[in-house]
Order: sequence, then structure tokens, then C-alpha cells
Amino acid sequence: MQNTVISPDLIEQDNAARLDALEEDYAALSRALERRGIAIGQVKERAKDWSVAVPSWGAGRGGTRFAKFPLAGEPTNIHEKLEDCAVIHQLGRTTPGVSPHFPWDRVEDYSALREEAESYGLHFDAVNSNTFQDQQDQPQSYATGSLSSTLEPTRRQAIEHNVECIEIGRHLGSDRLTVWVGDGTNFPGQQDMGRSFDRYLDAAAEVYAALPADWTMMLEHKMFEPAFYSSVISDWGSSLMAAQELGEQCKCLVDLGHHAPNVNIEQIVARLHRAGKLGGFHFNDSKYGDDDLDSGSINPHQLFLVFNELAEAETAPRGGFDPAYMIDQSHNVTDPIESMLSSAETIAGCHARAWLVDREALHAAQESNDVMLAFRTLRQAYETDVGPILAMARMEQGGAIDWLGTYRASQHRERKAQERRAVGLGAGIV
Ligand code: LRH
Ligand code: MN
Ligand code: MN
Repeated sequence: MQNTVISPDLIEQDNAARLDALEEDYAALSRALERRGIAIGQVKERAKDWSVAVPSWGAGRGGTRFAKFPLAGEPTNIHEKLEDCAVIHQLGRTTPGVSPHFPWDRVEDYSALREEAESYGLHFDAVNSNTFQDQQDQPQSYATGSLSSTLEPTRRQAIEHNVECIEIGRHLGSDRLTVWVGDGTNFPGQQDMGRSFDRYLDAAAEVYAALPADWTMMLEHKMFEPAFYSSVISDWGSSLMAAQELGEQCKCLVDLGHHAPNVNIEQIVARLHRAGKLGGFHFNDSKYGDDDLDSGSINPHQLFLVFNELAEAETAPRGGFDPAYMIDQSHNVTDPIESMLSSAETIAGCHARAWLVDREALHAAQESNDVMLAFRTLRQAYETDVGPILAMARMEQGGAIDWLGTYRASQHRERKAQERRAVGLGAGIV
């Protein structure tokens, strides 16, 4: 028996009131797509098959280094986070995976945690390690680095933590480890940039050696923050060099917020695929830096272009194509459940629109250098409102046509505000 957090009756009632309008919109879109030679049913099935994982840490209110404004009823432990992730998936039907972060999600019994997730119809996705913060009672500090530290005991501690994350992940049923380190420098001259990369590689090789044969290790690059002069794995170039040196099972993870402003991220995606090293994504949006804003809230066109490259890559898989899709956002002023549902819909929409691109026409226009036709071919897909396809796919899988209206009608957060322990004030974590 699946554990449902939101009443299925409520979802059904809400859907019934909205079905006529949806059917009208869906039929109109179906006719428009048919004129373009596209069968709407196929796009809908593709949308149903596609999913994006939610981060356990994004289920709570984030914060900046200045403040965190807690939300009454927000989750404070992995059990409550799973309950909220279950709500997101129940209403949206695109997020069955939860990406945990350790030690934030530490518990005694990981097999029981896995069963708890499964009782909601969820599973665990990539496991994230954390050597960018010091924990209570931790012998060595990461203040001047972790895997790349100049200090051997510190590197050892960081290696052991990553190996422990793999072990935890095995119990949780995961098969991916995401490694992001905050290592880097704040001052020119602080460290030797070549030697710190060497130390990182030596330490990361020990983590890699502990990977089970069917696992992938994903290296997440980030240009700056917390190190404000240089990061050890600062960009996709460093990430690719490291992944190539570490081995076949090591790939690169692209967090959309981790680049310099205006960087052509879709081209990076194409390049990493070309090198057989496209491991996965952390979706979010950014205006200035690693803002962790809701996916597509600032630049939905860029997100579409990333998915266009992904559709291109899937059509021409070269050595293979199996990226992990995850959301990585910080919700500072919204209800995280609403933000995650909104982002999942935006991301799924970009995925669906990328598959509306007339790829044959695009390739022909590219070959004959018909610049305007190539551009308009992409634009036509981008401008198509796929909302009715996504809503129909949700409804047919038991989700909510109007996830926001149904979620608010459920009063989930209000009920949790009565039940859950209040969160203290303070600065956020990321
Ligand atoms: C670093 C990052 C990384 C961390 C997460 C909390 O900025 O994107 O993925 O694990 O934030
Ligand atoms: Mn990230
Ligand atoms: Mn980040």
C-alpha cells in the first residue's frame, strides 16, 4: 500500500473541475502539432517517462549568509523532507528521485530509510558528499581545503567521508556519488595552483578506487565561492581533465549556477557529451552568481537550449547517454514545495519542447547555412506552450492538473506547522 500524503480524493475532485478546459486546450494543441507532423501522444509519453530528482536540502527554506527566514512547518530532518518530497511527486509526477546530502541526512539505519522512501513511491538518487563544512567533533578542519588540502590527515578525512557516502548510497539503492569541494584560495599566492590540483587528483583517485563497478562519480565544478580567488575544480576544463584522469566511471556534473555570467552553458553540454563525460546536472537559475534561483525563473531560454543539446546528444549518443538530472535550488522566500513543483514543471517543459524541434529541418538548415531557418526552427519549438501536455501527463498518472491550487487547498503546510518542530533563526547553510 502506497503512503499518500495528500488525499487522492482531493486531487481527483480538483482535477474533475479542470478537466473540460484541459481537454479543450489539449485538443487544440494536438491539432496544431499535427500540422507540424508531430503526434501529441508521443510527446506526452516521453514526458511521462522523464524525471528529475529533487535535493533533500531544497525541501527546507534555504538562506543567505545574512539570514534565513524559517517557514512554519518546514521539514527539519530527512524523514520530514521525504514526506515533503512525496507531496511534490504526488502532485507533479515528475520527481520520484531524492538526492541526499551527507552528513546533513545522517540516520542510524539506511535500509529503513530506503524503505521509508519506497513507501512513498520514491527512491534515492545521487549521493552528495560534504567536505565544504566542518561538523561538530570532526578532528580535522576544512578551513584551507579538503581533498586538495596540504595536510595529509585532512585529505584522509575527506577521502574517508566520500567512501562512507558510497557505502551509505549502496544501502539507499543509489549508484552515483556527486563530489563538490569548496577547495580553493582567497588570495593570490595562497597556494600553488598546480600542486593543489595534483593533491586533489591523488585524493579523488582513492575515492574513485572505492566505487562499485556500476557506479558513477560526478565531479561538480564551480568558479568561485566559498573560495573567492580560485577554485580547485573551477570550470568544465578542470573538471574534464580530472574526470579523464580518474577513469571511465568518472564524469562531469554541470550546475547551471556555477559559471561566469554569460557563459555559453549549452555549448559546454555539447562539448562534455562529445568527450563522453556528461555525467549530470544541477538545475537552478542565476542572475549574478550561484544564486540558486528557481530553474528557468530568470533565463528559461537558456534552459531550453541546454535541453536542445541534450536532445541532440540523445539522438547521437556516441559512446552512451545517461545523464543524471537533479534540481539544486535554495528557496529563501517561497514554500519549497511550490518552488520545486514550479521548477520541475519548467524543466520538464524545456525537455518536452526540445523534442518538438524538427531536427531534420534543423540539420538541413545548418548544413546549407540557412541561418534564419535554423534559428526559426528552434524558436518555433521554444514558443510552443506545452502546458496542456504536461498537465495531461500529470493527471493521467494521478497528479494534479493545477498543482498550485490543489497544493494550497490541501493545507499541507498549515497542518505541518502544527505538527513539526519550529526552526530557529540564523544564517543559511548554502
Ligand atoms: C555548491 C552546491 C553543491 C552542493 C550544494 C549544496 O554550491 O551547488 O552542489 O552540494 O550546492
Ligand atoms: Mn550544485
Ligand atoms: Mn551551487
